[in-house]
Amino acid sequence: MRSQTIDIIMGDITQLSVDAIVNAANNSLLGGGGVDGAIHRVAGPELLEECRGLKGCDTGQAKLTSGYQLPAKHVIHTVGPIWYGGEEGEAGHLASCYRDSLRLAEQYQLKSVAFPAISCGVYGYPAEQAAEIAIRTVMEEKSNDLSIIFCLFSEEMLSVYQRVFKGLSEN
Ligand code: AR6
Repeated sequence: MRSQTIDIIMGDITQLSVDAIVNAANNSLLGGGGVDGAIHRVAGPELLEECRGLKGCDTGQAKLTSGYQLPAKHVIHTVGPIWYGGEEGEAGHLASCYRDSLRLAEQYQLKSVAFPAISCGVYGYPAEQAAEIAIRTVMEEKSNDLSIIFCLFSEEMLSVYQRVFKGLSEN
């Protein structure tokens, strides 16, 4: 059994050939903008078809589908919290997105999973705080034999993740 690895990269998550990419979706699971829109565009209409059958998803939970035309084999759809200032359980919900996605990765025996910065776009979660929850949560889960990739979409977000990762690794 190999221990988990964590890589932090900049790129378009829809282009990654991994076992699963994680989608920052909404409660309907019927598509939207941001990374959700990009994933549906590349995956094609069959993804929306399968999502319709899932009957939505609660905030902090995750559901798995096939990847269709994506290079990734699967998509794990999770619903991050909308940022309301931090007093509405946002941190707990965000951590739960990462934990539930990793639970599915284990259940389906996936070897590689790529996460975007869940809730950091339209949902307004402060980047530094979200990165800390993302990295801390996957470190705590200690998933065996899993390659975890944080795929960030801007230089700015990349450097936030790199800084937070360095801080957490030193402790
Ligand atoms: N690859 C990697 N990261 C990306 C990509 C991409 N192709 N495109 C955007 N990002 P967001 P949220 C980054 O808004 O905040 C949707 O409408 C983006 O720069 O996609 O969780 C859903 O349907 C940001 O850092 O997701 C929901 O309604 C991060 O992905 C709502 O948005 C997340 O931004 C979810 O909002």
